[in-house]
Amino acid sequence: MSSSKRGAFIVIEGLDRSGKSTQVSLLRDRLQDAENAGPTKVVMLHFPIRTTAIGKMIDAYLHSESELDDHTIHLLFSANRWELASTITAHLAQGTTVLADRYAFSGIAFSARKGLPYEWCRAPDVGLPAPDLTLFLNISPEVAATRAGYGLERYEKEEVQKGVKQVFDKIGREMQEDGGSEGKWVEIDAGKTKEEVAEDLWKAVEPLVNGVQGSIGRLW
Ligand code: T5A
Ligand code: NA
Repeated sequence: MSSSKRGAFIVIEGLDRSGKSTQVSLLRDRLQDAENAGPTKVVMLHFPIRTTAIGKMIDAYLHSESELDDHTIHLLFSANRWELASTITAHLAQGTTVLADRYAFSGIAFSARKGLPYEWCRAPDVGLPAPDLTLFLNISPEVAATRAGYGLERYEKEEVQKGVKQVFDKIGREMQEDGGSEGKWVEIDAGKTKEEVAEDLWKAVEPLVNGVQGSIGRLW
């Protein structure tokens, strides 16, 4: 990697059970093996990061072991990203590719679905490192519901996922229209086989394998 380049920040978003974690792992392996470029340094982050003090509160909430006001849990999810913001920036500056499983877009989608104002939902994430590329795994809530493990957590209900998808679609439209500081938004059909989805993701990611030019953007 030439010294003028930094690592790429790539986010995978999607509904619950759309295959995000599966694909982030496959992508990590493929980036590490990328033949022409030589091995790429990669770190994976799965938001929410459940091991921090804030992450433990989020985990209890998601398992319905605690109740929190909608505003409070929204701010905790955002704070959980801020806990990692300087780590993300440092990795990128060192030329490491950062792969995140969910990010601020999930934060907005799940909270706006509950009726919190869209602009209010965006506000606490203003200033976070912006991804260079967000890959949205698009799947119908009906198909997602047939996948293993569905229904174990708070939001894994079909009517919730439908509302969440509507907000994701709005975010995607806005990002495709403005193409600004928050990077590119690319939709991937996640209803295909794991191998097919991995292939489609790779096509979008490959141009970023050797790093990207320019400074790290900020949301929004
Ligand atoms: N949340 C999160 C907020 O409300 N605000 C926020 O700010 C953030 C960051 C937990 C919850 O938190 C909410 C959103 C969530 O409700 P999470 O830890 O990411 O977020 O949990 P989930 O989204 O529920 O993650 P899952 O692990 O359930 O789903 P994934 O990662 O999308 O799916 P994955 O890869 O684990 O696959 C699920 C199953 O499907 C199979 C897999 O083998 C697995 O069994 N599978 C496929 N089957 C058929 N075809 C394919 N192409 C498949 N790909 C995977
Ligand atoms: Na996951």
